[in-house]
Amino acid sequence: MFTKAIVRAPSANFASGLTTVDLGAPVFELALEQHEAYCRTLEACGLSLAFLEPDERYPDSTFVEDTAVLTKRGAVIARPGVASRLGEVEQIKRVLGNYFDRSHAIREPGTLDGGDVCEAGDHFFIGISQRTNEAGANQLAAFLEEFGYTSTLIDIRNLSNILHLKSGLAYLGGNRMMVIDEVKKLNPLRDYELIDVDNAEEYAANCLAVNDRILVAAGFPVLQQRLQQLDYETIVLEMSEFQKMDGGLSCLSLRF
Ligand code: CIR
Repeated sequence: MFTKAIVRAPSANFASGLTTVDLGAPVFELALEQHEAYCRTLEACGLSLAFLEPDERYPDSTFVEDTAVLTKRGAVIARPGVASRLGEVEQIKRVLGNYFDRSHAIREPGTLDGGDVCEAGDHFFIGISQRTNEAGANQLAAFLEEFGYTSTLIDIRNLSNILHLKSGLAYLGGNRMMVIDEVKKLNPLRDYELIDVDNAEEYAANCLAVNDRILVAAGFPVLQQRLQQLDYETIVLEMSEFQKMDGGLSCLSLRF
């Protein structure tokens, strides 16, 4: 069970962050509203929230998930794989000190974005991506091992569609993973029950299991129905403005 989450509202220059999609510029006020609804939803799921101040030096900093990997047994400060986001970790470091006795940090030459790390109980999948390099992934694997967890590295560099591992994969609990087609073929996932995401709905693969609910992005009816058929209680959230900046539901918080 999660009891807490760290969030950070988008800064006024959110639209000048990084993006690879061609969906137009996000509308700041709408992004704020969607972020607010996201926060209220996490609270409704039983989490108490810690809010970091928006920071215009880092227009991508609302995607707070990329700055750390949080586990029950300790925290690891990430080292984002693009220069424009490196400084985001300073603020997170200070806050994590209030909650975690044990913490490590990814060091140069390692890079690691939290969006590449998928927790599945006591096992973690770590994506090697355009953002997370092998050194960063190996450092994280060693820290996780010290905490008593196992991990598997998954190279996603030649997958065409996803920025981070969790752009195409979500752990639903138990033995279940939600996956896009390209990720489905990856060998390390062979022991899981894989729930398909249709090609037209790939963005929604980044859904978020929070305690006994699953948060899903609005506008993806096939996936939503599939989850309901599996008896999950879903909460649908508007994410249009974050989608424009390559961000999904998991990116907007660090749960622990
Ligand atoms: C970036 O390119 O870094 C941001 N615009 C989006 C980050 C999304 N984060 C995530 O998937 N964990």
